[in-house]
Amino acid sequence: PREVVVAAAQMGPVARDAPRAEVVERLLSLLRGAAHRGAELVVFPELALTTFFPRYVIDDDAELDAFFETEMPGPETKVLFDEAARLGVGFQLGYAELTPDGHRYNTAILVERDGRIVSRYRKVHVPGHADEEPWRAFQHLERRYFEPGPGFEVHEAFGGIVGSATCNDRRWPETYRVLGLQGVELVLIGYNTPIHYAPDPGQDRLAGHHNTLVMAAGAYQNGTWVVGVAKGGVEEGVWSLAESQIISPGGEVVARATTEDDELVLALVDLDRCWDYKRTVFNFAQYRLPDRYRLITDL
Ligand code: ING
Repeated sequence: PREVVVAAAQMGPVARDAPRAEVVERLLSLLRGAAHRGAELVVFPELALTTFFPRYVIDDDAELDAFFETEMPGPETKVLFDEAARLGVGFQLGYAELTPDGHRYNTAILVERDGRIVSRYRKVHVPGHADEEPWRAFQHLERRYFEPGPGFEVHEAFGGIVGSATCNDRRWPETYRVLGLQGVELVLIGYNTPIHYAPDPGQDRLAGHHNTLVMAAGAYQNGTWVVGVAKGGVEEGVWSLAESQIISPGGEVVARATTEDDELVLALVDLDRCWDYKRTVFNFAQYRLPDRYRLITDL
């Protein structure tokens, strides 16, 4: 069987003024701990290097740029790439990307066990708002700081077909289906999810339910493994969902975090299990009728 040991490397809060070196030290500790336990792939959260800064209105360009990376690996992150290659472990790292031509993305880089950069995914579904909304207890200004990426790709890595998504992407069935139509077997998703959803606080109590619901559905309906990795806990006063988890193609949660801190969640991922579903219930070629679904892409 095509088995790969995967570690969801959940993080607890990152302070607004946390130096990169301090955060990288936490990532190194998680990476080493995962390697020690046999992990071949370590998945870090969305925006893993910094606090979730879209909760703030940042008008000073220099202050904003300080949350972004202009190179990946860069001077402060190269140590992570070097250590992973030394340990023979691959990883996904979420970070804020500022491109040389001035574009800003909420990005996740995927690196293979030999250090090869497999892909650079840019978050498609950018939630929240672009202008300050003073009525909110805290802001969610991702639409102020990030542009949407071009789409969802799969890549051969870790013995299978791997795809990435980020946070809000996991709530949209299109994310999984676009990857599923490309044969994805393992979807890697980092997230920062405030429990309090200001536009409709009635949803707060369902934060954990919705988290598992959407990833389990996406996994089952596309015959793929899904790894969801949180930066959670109370970060600068905002309580964010932890509950990192690894979900099978059958939609079962096979492993999950039980703290809101830095925590490794490991599972033995058998990629062949995907085909139990891709060849049967969700045999797209046999059963799917795209000409009946035109509304999905036309509207
Ligand atoms: N965070 C949240 C997420 O989609 C959110 C935003 C929370 C949207 C709850 C809707 C409901 O998990 C990010 N970073 O997308």
